[in-house]
Amino acid sequence: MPETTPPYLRLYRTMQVIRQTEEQLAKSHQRGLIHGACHTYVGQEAIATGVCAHLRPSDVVFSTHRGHGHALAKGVTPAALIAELFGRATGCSSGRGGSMHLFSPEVGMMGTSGIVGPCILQAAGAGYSFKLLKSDNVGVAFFGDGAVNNGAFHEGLNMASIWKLPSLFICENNQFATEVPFKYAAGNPTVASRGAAYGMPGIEVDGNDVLAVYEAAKTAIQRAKAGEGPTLIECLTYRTRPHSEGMGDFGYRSREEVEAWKARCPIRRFAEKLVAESLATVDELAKIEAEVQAMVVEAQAFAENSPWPDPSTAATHVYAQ
Ligand SMILES: Cc1ncc(C[n+]2csc(CCOP(=O)(O)OP(=O)(O)O)c2C)c(N)n1
Ligand SMILES: [Mg+2]
Repeated sequence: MPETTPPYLRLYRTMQVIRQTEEQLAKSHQRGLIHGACHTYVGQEAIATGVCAHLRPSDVVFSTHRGHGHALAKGVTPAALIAELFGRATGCSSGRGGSMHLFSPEVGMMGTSGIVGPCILQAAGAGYSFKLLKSDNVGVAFFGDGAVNNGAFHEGLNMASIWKLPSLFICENNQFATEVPFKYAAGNPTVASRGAAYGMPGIEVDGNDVLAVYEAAKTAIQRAKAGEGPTLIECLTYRTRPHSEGMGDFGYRSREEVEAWKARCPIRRFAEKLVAESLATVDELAKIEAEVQAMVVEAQAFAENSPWPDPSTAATHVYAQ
């Protein structure tokens, strides 16, 4: 196969890891095992998967409150993620952070955040560091449509543009900020077109098509590494679970709309394409699904059986040693 062929089975596997881990998390939330909020990424898996497939551990990702998919696609294991949400010492942040504070700098996962917007500035800052260090790494921000009317978006994109920083700005436009429709909240509801305001390419892609995301990210990374500066990519998508586990869902959107988007499931669509175009067999995909299922079962048991953090270490990591 030529080198430019997308890693089809790896993309499929990553999406399965995200989906199956989060379905397990949703069940765990109902059992009261999760401490703190749990915003799932179900329906949006193609975005983290398509972008992170290009990233090495030395490339860095800054994420949001909806960050499980970014962490998993960047290389955090389901076991370390689930244990973190359960508050256990074996979690990726030693059980201190929970869903919105997932840190794993060893794999370039620089953090999820409960504050909407700053990941954009952090990815610009990382790009600036990489430029000063003359490394060929890239800084990536994932953020929702709710972040683009925040001042951080304007400041981060403008600075990245004037200094031609190796940064990628990935907007996951799932059309709502909690319950507020983006069409209502935005004077210009096309995020991609805002790239022009900052002198950078603004690309709109189908965020439920992993190959479209993969190709757009590839071009953006080539551009960043060539010293040509940042790219804004708007991925159109939809979350098919409530904003946060345990919240009601049909006061602001209809069941019909959610069902219509479930039918556009990025994982099922990709599987159908792979089989139809003889890029993979049904058996190969089923084998991956079963392997991932076994891994998630094991991760769940690991997390449930993991110890709580030792109270005597409560102040560890609070001050520099
Ligand atoms: C600066 C800031 N303002 C408000 C909030 C409250 N808040 C939490 S999630 C959310 C919606 C974010 O929507 P979006 O960015 O589209 O992400 P999505 O939840 O759709 O993935 C808001 C307003 C916050 N966390 N941070
Ligand atoms: Mg949104």
